[in-house]
This record gives sequence, structure tokens and C-alpha cells, in this order.
Amino acid sequence: MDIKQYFKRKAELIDAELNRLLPADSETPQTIHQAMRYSVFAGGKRLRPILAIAAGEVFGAGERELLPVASSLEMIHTYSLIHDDLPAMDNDDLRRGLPTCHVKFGEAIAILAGDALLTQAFVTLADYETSYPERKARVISEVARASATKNALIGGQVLDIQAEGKPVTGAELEDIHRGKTGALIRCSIRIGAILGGANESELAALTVYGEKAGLAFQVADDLLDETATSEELGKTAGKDAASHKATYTSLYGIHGAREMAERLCREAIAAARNVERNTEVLESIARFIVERKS
Ligand code: GRG
Repeated sequence: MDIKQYFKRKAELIDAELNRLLPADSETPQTIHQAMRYSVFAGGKRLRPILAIAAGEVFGAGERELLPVASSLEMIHTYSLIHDDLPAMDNDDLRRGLPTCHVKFGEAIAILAGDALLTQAFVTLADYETSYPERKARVISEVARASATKNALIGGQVLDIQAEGKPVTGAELEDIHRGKTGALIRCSIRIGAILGGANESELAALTVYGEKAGLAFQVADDLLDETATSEELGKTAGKDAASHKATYTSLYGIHGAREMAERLCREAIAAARNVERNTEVLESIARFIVERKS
């Protein structure tokens, strides 16, 4: 399996779908639509939508449902990046290799572009066509919960802010990232499986895969923050150490964090193999997550 080729092919499909779903630059009020598109099309690996598609394909889900649902995840992810970069949060000026949304469009429009992407994600989820309305209702609930506060995106961000400058234990760090990074990754896998009609034991196995892969992604992110350049990452490297944030590398060292990422990757693959279907692509994505260079 050439995973780079797989990512390239799926990213093209997702970008075409995002282009269809997002209001055109020329729609009034133009500034907000330009800002939304600027951040969404600035680049990005499209990891969350690709995870949803790969999980869906394991169970034979169709593109009619997978593409809009997967694209809604990228809208939410991009909203979280725009807000995370704001002066009131991480105060960063580089994202996806370009000036951040607030640097380019001003703070007020950047806040609204984040809000608008989150809202547009739920417009997309409410409106996509399907012959499986019960699966659709479940998918909307899953995405809403992952974006909310309890063991979820916003809650994780709050824990992260509150932990700044304080000593943090391994368990506390895991709590932060289970919400901040892990919830959307876990949700991506689950909604792909739900769209494909996975049964409860298949869903449980892939949930474990999603949790392990989500944590592995964060450990790899912390390693890259220490070992890669800003050019390679498209965002400011070394930011965590500079702002005295607890990370997997500050807690366990580079060697310990690398071992942890590899262990989580093996556990993710083992969980995927509990599903009696072809999970080769998910296994390759787990490896990609820990071996990636950006
Ligand atoms: C503001 C509600 C709110 C949440 C912010 C996503 C997030 C939570 C913060 C981003 C800060 C950060 C660097 C987190 C580490 C993990 C992460 C989400 C990295 C960026 O994701 P990638 O590598 O980015 O998938 P691309 O650009 O490839 O999509």
C-alpha cells in the first residue's frame, strides 16, 4: 500500500468537496468567505477526513455520504486551528506555511471565520443526502460531542490553557490530548465505521484504534515540534518548549516519546486487526502518523 499516493488521491477528492460546500469568495459578505477558504485551502494533510474515508471503506460506505461528512471534519479542524492561533490563545503567526488567519484578515474576521467553519460543518452534516437517516443522526451526534467540552475538543483546549506553566503528570497530559487532539481523530474513525454500517463490536475495535492513533499523533506532533524546522512543519517549531508547555518529550524525553509513539502505533494496528475485514489502509495510516515529517 503506497500510503502517500492514497493520501494524495483522497485529499484531491476532499478538496473538491470542500470547494463545493464552502460559500464562494464572491458571495457577500466576501471577507468572511475569503478568510474561511484561505485557511481551509492553505494546505494541511487532511488526516481527519482521510481517516473517516478509510474507516468507511473498510465497511463499504459510499462516497455520497463519506465525502460531505469527511469534509465537515476538516472544517471543524480548521476552525480549531484558526482559534488556537489567535492572540488570546497561542498567538501564532504561521500556520500551514502561511500567515495565520488573524494576521491576514484581522482578529475579528478570524474569530468569525472559525465560528463560520464550525457552523458550516453542521450545515453540511444536516444537509447531506443519504438512504440511512439513522446513521446520519448518529453521525451528527458523534461530531457534535467530539467538538464539545467533555472529553472533547474545547474541553481539551481549556485544560491545556489551564495547565500552562504548571507541572503536569502523564495522566493529566493524556487528559488534555484525549480531548484537544484525540476526540476529533477518534470521531473521524467512528463516523466512517458508522456510515459503513459497522456492528457494535467492529465499532468498539475501531474506537480503540482511533484512541491509540490519536494519542500517537500527538506524541509524534510533540517530537516534530522539537526535531523539525518551521519550514518543514509550516508552523512555528519549538513553540511548546519556548512557552514552557508540558509535552510528551518534556515528560519522557525524545527517546521515551519515540518509544511511546511506536507502542501506540502497534496497539492501534492490533486493534484494527480485531475487525475481520481488510484494514490494511488503516494500518498504513497508523504507521504514517508516527513516521510523518510534518
Ligand atoms: C480552539 C477549540 C479550539 C481547539 C484548539 C487543534 C487545537 C485545539 C489546537 C492546535 C494546536 C496544536 C498544534 C495541536 C497539536 C495537534 C494538532 C491538532 C496539530 C495540527 O494538526 P495537523 O498536523 O494539521 O493534522 P494540518 O495542517 O496537516 O491539518
